[in-house]
Order: sequence, then C-alpha cells, then structure tokens
Amino acid sequence: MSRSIVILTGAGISAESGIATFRDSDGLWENHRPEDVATPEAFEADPDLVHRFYNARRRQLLDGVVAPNAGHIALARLENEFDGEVLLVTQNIDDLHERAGSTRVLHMHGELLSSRCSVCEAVSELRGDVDGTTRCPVCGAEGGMRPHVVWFGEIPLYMQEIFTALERCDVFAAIGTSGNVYPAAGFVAVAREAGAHTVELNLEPSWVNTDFEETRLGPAGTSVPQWVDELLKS
Ligand code: BJW
Repeated sequence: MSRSIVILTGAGISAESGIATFRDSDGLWENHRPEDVATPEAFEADPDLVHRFYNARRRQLLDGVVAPNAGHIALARLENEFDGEVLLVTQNIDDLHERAGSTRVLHMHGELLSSRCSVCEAVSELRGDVDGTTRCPVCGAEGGMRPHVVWFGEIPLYMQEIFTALERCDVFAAIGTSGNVYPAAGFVAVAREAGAHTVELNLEPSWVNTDFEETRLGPAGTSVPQWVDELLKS
C-alpha cells in the first residue's frame, strides 16, 4: 500500500536562505506590531504602510541573493523519490519550495508574488511594487489591489484539501514553525488522531511540541536532509 506524507512548513525553513522569521528576536515583526501589518483592519487604516512592508519583502525575494537552502531541496527530493504521496503545506508566502523543485505545494497563507483585486477578486501575479495606484490587470480597477496573503481573522486557503490529506496521512511533519498560529498549529492533533506518526523539526520545541511523538532539534538545513535520507531508506 502506498504511503502518504503531509509536511507543514513555516518561516524557519527559509531562515537559512536569509528570509527573517516572524517571532524570533531579529524577526520581521521586531519593528512592526503584527496588528499593524497583518490584519485587514491594519490595511484599511494604513494601506501605504502595509504595501511598503510587503513590497520590501517582495524585493528581497527577487533580489537574486535569496535562494532555496538544503532543507527546501531535500523536500523536493522527497517528493521526487518517495514511493507514495507527498503534500507540502506551507505557511510561507515565499516561492522557495517551488524554486527547489517541489510541485505539490499549498500556500495556505497566500503568496508574496501575487496580489488580489478587492473589486473583481481576481488573483494576479505581480512581481513589482504594488501601491494605491496599481491597476488590476484583469478588470482595470485602480487602487483595489491588496497582497494575496491571509491575515489574522481571515480564512486560510485550501482548508478542505488540507484536512482531507491530514485525515489520511501516515506521517505528518512540521518544520520551522512556532505553533503560535491556528489552524496550522492544530494540524498535528488532527493527523495524530487519524493515526499518523507525527514529527517536529525545529530549532527549539514549538508551542505545540508535546502533541508530537518525535522531535528533531536543529537547523532545518541540516535536520531536514537527514530526516529525508532516513525516510527514503525506510
Ligand atoms: C528554525 C530555524 C531554522 C528559526 N531551522 N527552525 C485564540 C486561540 C486560537 C486561535 C485564535 C485565537 N484568537 C484568534 C485565533 C485565530 C488566529 C490565531 O491563530 N491567532 C493566534 C495569534 C492565537 N488565526 C487566524 O486568524 C487564522 N484564520 C483563522 O483561524 O480563520 C478561521 C478558520 C480557520 C480554518 C477554517 C475555517 C475558519 C489566519 C492566520 C493568518 C496568519 N497570517 C500570517 C501572515 C501571513 C502573511 C505574511 O507572511 O505576512 O502568517 S501571521 C504569520 O504567522 C504568518 C506565518 O505564516 C504564521 C506562522 O509563523 P511561523 O511560520 O510559525 O513563524 P515564527 O516566526 O512564528 O516561527 C519560526 C520558527 O522557526 C520558530 O519556532 C523558530 O525557532 C524556528 N526556526 N530558524 C529550523 N534555521
């Protein structure tokens, strides 16, 4: 019988690629309060501030320096070589999993290289800066573009597909996520309840560490290739 693996990734997997995490001491939110940049209310109150925050992150992603690290590359290898299904659910809005070669990736918190029109709801890939004058490439409306990301209080994307996969997986792994944010922090409980082996790979135990059966502490660039090697040999 073929086996199925669901992997949840968070900001920690991209840390060694030079992308700051959110809640670590040098994290993205060191200079911003989350409620100022990661809620629909914040965007309504000060769209320019929120656009600047995401424009800076988008420029960094495309600056030619940021690249997938050994953790992303090992997960792409797993998808390629594993005799079964591998689904990658990422909370990250960067495209480093895709650049590493993963193809089954669900971005549950959206994507930095896309923007959404508040007028026609179309999602368009926009690689340049976005501001209050940017026109929707689909309907032409001006000033309605917002980052295609999921903020606090909004419903994450692909929920049905993700819960279906969690309920039938044999292995669930969470990599580089602090377990602060739901529903992602609750995925381990769903997978475990469904009978999956659960493993956390992180620098330090996450907020939901006690829900996991196995913990591997260390930088993802080292721990993920090791874990993937073991899985492929098992
Ligand atoms: C390394 C490493 C290395 C470092 N190697 N590791 C009370 C109780 C429960 C829930 C709620 C509540 N009140 C409100 C809620 C709901 C709310 C929530 O969870 N709030 C909490 C603050 C309590 N959630 C929501 O609102 C969500 N929506 C929702 O619940 O809708 C209802 C619904 C759900 C399901 C079905 C139907 C209805 C939406 C949440 C949206 C989160 N959005 C953000 C911003 C996205 C855009 C952007 O990127 O700007 O997503 S917030 C931010 O946090 C971002 C991240 O994806 C997310 C998680 O962060 P992550 O990835 O874990 O990063 P860090 O920095 O926290 O951790 C990094 C980890 O890596 C650390 O542990 C490091 O140690 C480790 N690390 N270097 C390995 N080299």
